[in-house]
Order: sequence, then C-alpha cells, then structure tokens
Amino acid sequence: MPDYQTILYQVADGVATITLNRPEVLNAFNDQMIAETTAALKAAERDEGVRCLVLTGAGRAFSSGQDLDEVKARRTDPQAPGIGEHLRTGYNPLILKMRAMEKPIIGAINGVAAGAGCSVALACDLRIASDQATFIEVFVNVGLVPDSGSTWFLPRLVGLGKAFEMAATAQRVRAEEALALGLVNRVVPAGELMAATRELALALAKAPTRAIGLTKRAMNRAWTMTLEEALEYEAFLQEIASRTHDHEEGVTAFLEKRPPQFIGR
Ligand code: LHQ
Repeated sequence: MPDYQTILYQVADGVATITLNRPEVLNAFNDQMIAETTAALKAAERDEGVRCLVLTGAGRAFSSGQDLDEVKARRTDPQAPGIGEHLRTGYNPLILKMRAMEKPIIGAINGVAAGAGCSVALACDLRIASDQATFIEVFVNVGLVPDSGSTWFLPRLVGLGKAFEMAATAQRVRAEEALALGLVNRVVPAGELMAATRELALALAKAPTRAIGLTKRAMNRAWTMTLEEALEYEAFLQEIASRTHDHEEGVTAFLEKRPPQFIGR
C-alpha cells in the first residue's frame, strides 16, 4: 500500500475509507492531496474486495478547498502553470474518477465543505452530513468561478436559482438547510456521523455492486440524453445486469423466501 502523507486510506469489511488529513488547514487541497486522493480512488476501484467508498475529513472540517498558500506560491512562480492547467491536471481527473467509478461513494460531511471541497462533496453519490456541516461555494470570495464540477452538480441538486445564489454570495448553507434543499441525503448528530455512515456503507458493500455501478453509469449519462436514448440505454444496461450472479441470486432468494447473498458480480 502506498505511503500516503495527506490522506488516510483504510479498507475493512468491503468498505474503503479515504480521510482527507490536513486538519491544520481544514483539509485544504494541495497538489499532493489531490494526487493522493485520486490514487486512493483508483486503488479502491481496482480492489475487488472494495464494494463501497467513504470520503470524509479529519478534524473539524470536510475540506476548505484549494490550499490558498499554494495558490499564493504559484502566483509568484513564473514557471508554475496557470489555474486552468491546475484544474485540468488535478481536480478534473479527481472529479471524473469519482463519477466514472462504478462503486458507490458516500460523503461523510463532518464539517465545513468550501470551494473545491464543496465540489468534491457534491461529486459523491450520497452525502450524510453531521449537524455541524456547512456548505460554502466560497470561490467568489477570492474572485473565482465555481470549479471542480460545482457548476454542473449544484444546479442539478438544488435548482438554478439557489445554485446561483450560493455561488454569487458565498452564503454558508447549514446542514438542516442543505437537507431541505436536497443537497444532502441525511443529517445526523455530529457524534453519530461515522456510525451512521458505517451502517450505510456496510449495507451497500453487501448489495449487488454491479447493478449499483451500472445505475450510477446510467444516471451520469441520462442527464444529456433524450427519453428515447435513456430508455434504450436502460435496456442495454439491464441486459448486462441480468447476466450477473447477483441478479440470479436475488430472484432465487426471493422465491426461496430467504435473504440474498450478493457477491458483487
Ligand atoms: C486555509 C484554508 C485554505 C489554506 C482554511 N488554504 N489555509 C482551484 C484551483 C486553483 C486555484 C484556486 O482555487 C481552486 C478552487 C477553490 O477551492 S477556490 C476556494 C479556496 N478556498 C477558500 O477560499 C476557503 C478559505 N477558507 C475559509 O474561507 C475559511 O477558512 C472557512 C470558511 C473554510 C472556515 O472558516 P473558520 O472555521 O473560521 O476557520 P479559519 O478560517 O480560522 O481556518 C482555520 C485555519 O485553516 C487557518 O489557519 P490558522 O493558522 O490561522 O489556524 C486558516 O488560514 C487555514 N485555512 N482554509 N483554503
């Protein structure tokens, strides 16, 4: 296993947990943390024993987004690539890996998720928020546009009007409001966040992983499809799902009136 410096990576009971681990800067993303998070996602994707991922933060924050000390250092280095290139080579592959990976990713949002940290939270498949969590599209405070997928995810989750308001004002959206907006799936007391996350993660790790992965693929693509195309794509994917062990097992277990034993294939 690689020796990660900025994240913790742990696999147990079919669940890979990635913990952003720079708590002294509220888990701000520097280049190394972007690279290590992407590497850990790829490791979890390759590992057949992993059937669900959890992404969370160490300390009191989920992530404060881009490390601004690193931004400052780049601005004074004439050799450093511009922000566009930084996004193309760093955050964009990270976000695309989260979406392309055909395993569910739960964001356990333990505190503030700001800027690119908010975008990473939005790119998870499900979000369980601590009652201490807040979401801030903070980019405008530093004169930037939302990036790392926020312009794509946020309007889809909360609608265009609210998304624009959040982006244009950098208002702090607290957990309960995030729940009402559909920005998170569930809010739990801070002390119960990891137990609640673990319960859901273990359930997903015992579910038909292939069907869940194909569902993620279908929903990713359906956004840009016509109804006719989506129906056809569902039929295509259902052929694949219907040939899995877990489909056979699900039907057999139902008819035999016993709990199914899914193996993820
Ligand atoms: C930080 C940070 C941080 C460094 C807290 N960096 N130290 C992509 C590509 C390329 C370039 C640019 O951007 C992007 C996308 C982006 O993500 S742009 C947005 C970047 N992020 C921000 O602008 C957020 C900056 N942070 C904040 O606004 C606040 O810290 C929040 C609202 C997140 C939390 O506020 P508080 O709870 O009051 O905490 P704090 O401000 O006291 O922070 C605690 C410490 O963490 C503090 O250090 P210190 O040594 O004083 O204890 C902060 O300097 C440090 N920190 N965020 N992003």
